[in-house]
Amino acid sequence: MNQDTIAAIATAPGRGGIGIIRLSGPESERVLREVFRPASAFPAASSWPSHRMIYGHLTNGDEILDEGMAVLMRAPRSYTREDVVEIQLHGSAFLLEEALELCLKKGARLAGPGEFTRRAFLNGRIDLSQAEAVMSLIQTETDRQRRAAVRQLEGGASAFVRDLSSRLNRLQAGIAACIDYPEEVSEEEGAAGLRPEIEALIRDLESAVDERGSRLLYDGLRVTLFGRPNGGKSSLLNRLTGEDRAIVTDIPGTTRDVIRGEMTLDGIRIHLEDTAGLRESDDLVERLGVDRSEKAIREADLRLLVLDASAPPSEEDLRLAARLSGEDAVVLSKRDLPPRLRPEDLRRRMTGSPEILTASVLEPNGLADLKAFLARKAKAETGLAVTLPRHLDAIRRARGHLRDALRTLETGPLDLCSVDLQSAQEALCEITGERAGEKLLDEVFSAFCVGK
Ligand SMILES: Nc1nc2c(ncn2[C@@H]2O[C@H](COP(=O)(O)OP(=O)(O)O)[C@@H](O)[C@H]2O)c(=O)[nH]1
Ligand SMILES: [Mg+2]
Repeated sequence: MNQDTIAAIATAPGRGGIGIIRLSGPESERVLREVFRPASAFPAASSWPSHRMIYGHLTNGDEILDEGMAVLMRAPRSYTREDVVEIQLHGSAFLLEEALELCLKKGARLAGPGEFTRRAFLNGRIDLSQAEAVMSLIQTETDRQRRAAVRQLEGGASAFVRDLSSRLNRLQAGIAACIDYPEEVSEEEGAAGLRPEIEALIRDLESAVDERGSRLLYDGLRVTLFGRPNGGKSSLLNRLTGEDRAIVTDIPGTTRDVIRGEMTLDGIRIHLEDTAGLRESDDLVERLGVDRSEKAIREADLRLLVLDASAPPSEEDLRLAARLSGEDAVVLSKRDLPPRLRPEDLRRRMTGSPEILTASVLEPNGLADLKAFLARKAKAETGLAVTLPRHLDAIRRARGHLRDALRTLETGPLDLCSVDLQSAQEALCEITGERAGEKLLDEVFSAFCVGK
């Protein structure tokens, strides 16, 4: 248990209806008593009730600083398993700084980033993956991120690690038995039994690692709209994001720079990029814009070639279409106008087989097909056990050690295989933070905000 008492402002900086000061540690109650005066005395004057909101005043002894509510949560029934105090005040940044200053004067120390959660971890209330889930929840921006974080907070990753760990333990015990009682189980028999078990472990690790799903979850999907000038790209960006970001005119070459917008589909963030129309130009600014477009097109997860369906396709359009992969799509825009380019005509003249969609920004449901397409592309595996990059890295290393173990089974003595299994075990334990060193903890918690 920590001997000192930490304090921090737990709410976001800035102005809010309410702001919260939080304390944790053995001196929390004393500090509370010195800075907060309950409006009515407790039945037994000496005991401050636990887990009960108390109305009263924040005071520096001479003067009332604010009116608010305070709660004491006695150890171990608290977030950190220490005595925790939360004082709710009015949410002025100035007032909260003053209240915090007062608590520090009474002997509390300013908390570091994530120090409350770090104490919850050190005191065994949560494991490291759950501590990280708290941070993920604070940073959550979409429904799907929230679900992944809650799953992790409820122990999803922990259960996964526990299951694999106990299977590894059993294998280790089997090896030890072979080595200690060679007359009962020969090394060959032992090795033959191990192989399928290790292969099953590798399979389970692989199915837990969904790189694409994880990247979609945290980074979202990057989609670039490209094509000749005047195809309707900027209009699509504006309609999809619901904002008037890009300038739309009937003058070709209006968009010069890459313009970005965001939308959320099925809980996945989609980063849309509208690019300068691709064409030869004498205009320096437009040429630079085209260079940037080329870069955006190369780096995108998904490309949408926007072609004006009210005009026949040019050779240039067909050349651009040839750059699309099976993941990408052609969007035939302005389908509200008399068509001069139909999907089937285009299909006949195209080499690859990207999807062909039609759209209009003037029709009420003109973007439904495009949205359905994007939603399909944004679909990730759900129910992932492991999503955080740090965890994925640990799993990859564990998998590497298990592959080493399979190789060792072919050539070396069983106790060498045991060393590989041990290394796999250690990599997995980094996820839950068992035997985690200060360095790892500093790394994880430095990303937290102060006050959590
Ligand atoms: N009728 C019709 N006109 C459109 C549609 N989308 C864009 N336009 C018009 O086409 C012209 C070029 O649009 P813009 O979005 O600037 O194309 P960009 O150069 O590809 O970005 C503008 O005059 C738009 O109003 C559409 O769905 N239907
Ligand atoms: Mg444009």
